[in-house]
Amino acid sequence: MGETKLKIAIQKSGRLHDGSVNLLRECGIDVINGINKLKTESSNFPLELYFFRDDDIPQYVEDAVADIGIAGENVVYESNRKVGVVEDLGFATCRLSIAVRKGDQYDGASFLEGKKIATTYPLLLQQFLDKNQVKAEIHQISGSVEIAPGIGLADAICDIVSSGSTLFMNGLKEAEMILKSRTVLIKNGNLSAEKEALLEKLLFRVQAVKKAKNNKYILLNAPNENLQQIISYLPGMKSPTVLPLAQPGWSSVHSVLNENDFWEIIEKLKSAGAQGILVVPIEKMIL
Ligand code: PRT
Ligand code: ZN
Repeated sequence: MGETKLKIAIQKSGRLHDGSVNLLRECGIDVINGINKLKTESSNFPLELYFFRDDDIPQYVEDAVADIGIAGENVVYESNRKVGVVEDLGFATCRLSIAVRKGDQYDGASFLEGKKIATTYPLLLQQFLDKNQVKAEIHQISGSVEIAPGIGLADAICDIVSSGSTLFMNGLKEAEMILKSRTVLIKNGNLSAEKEALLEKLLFRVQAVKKAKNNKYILLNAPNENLQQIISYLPGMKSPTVLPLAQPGWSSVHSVLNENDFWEIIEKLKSAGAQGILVVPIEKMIL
C-alpha cells in the first residue's frame, strides 16, 4: 500500500493561482512546476495538486476528487456545496456588492424593489433580497456583469469589487456590500484520520506563515533611565529581550510588533528616547 497523500485543488490560472502556490512554498512545500498539467505533486510533502477552474473547486472537494481546496468564499457559498471552511488564507480578499448607476439615490435595499439586477451570484443575491424582504428580478449572466446597466439589460448589478475602478469606469457606484469574501482553505467532510493528520500538519505551517506576515521583529537601543517606559510599549511574545550595550547607560531591546499598531508604537518609542531602531521581517512564527 502506498503512502497516503493529501489532494489539494487550486485554481489553474487566475487571481488565486500564484497566491496559492506561493503560500505552499512559504510553508516549505516544494511544488514541481506543472501548471499546464491537470495534476502535479510535492517532492517533500505528501501532497498532490490538482488544477481546476475556481468555480469547480467546491464541488470537487465535496465529491472527494480533492480532499482540500483553495477558493474565494464568494465561490464557496454560491456553490452551496457541503464543504468545511478551515482557514482564512489572507490573500485576494474582495467584496461581493450591489452596485447602481452613479446618479441613483440608493437609500437601502428597498431601492431594489421591482428592479432588474444582473449577476453571476444568483444564490447569494437571492439570500440578500429575501433577508431584506425585497422582490427583484435576477438576471443571471456569465461575464461582464458591469456593462449590463449601461446597455439597458439591468438597473443594478451584484458583482465582485476590489479597487472599485471597474465600477467607476462603467458609471456605477458601490451601494451595498453583501459579502466580505476571503480566500479560504476548504475541506471534504469525511477525511480519513491519516488525511486529517496531514491537514493538521499543513495548517500548522499555514498559521506560522500568516502570523509571521502580520508581525515584525524590532531591535532598538534604549537609554536605561527610560527602559521601563520603552518596555511597557512593547507587547512581544512573552516579554522583550533586554541586553546591556557596550556603551554604559544603554541597553539593546528586541521584541515582536504587530503590523496593525506598528507605527503608533514606533512613534512612542522614539519619543521615549529609543535610537537605532531596526525592523526586520519574520519568516515563520511558532508560538
Ligand atoms: O478561470 P477561473 O474560473 O478559474 O477564474 P475566474 O476568472 O472566475 O476568477 P478570477 O481569477 O478572476 O478570480 C478568482 C477569485 O479571486 C474570485 O472568485 C474572488 O474570490 C477573488 N477576487 C479578488 C476577485 C477580485 N479580487 C476581482 N477584482 N475576483 C474578481 N475580480 C474582478 C471582478 O469580477 C470585477 O470584474 O475584478 C473586477 C473588479 O475589480 P476592481 O479592482 O476594478 O474593483
Ligand atoms: Zn471562475
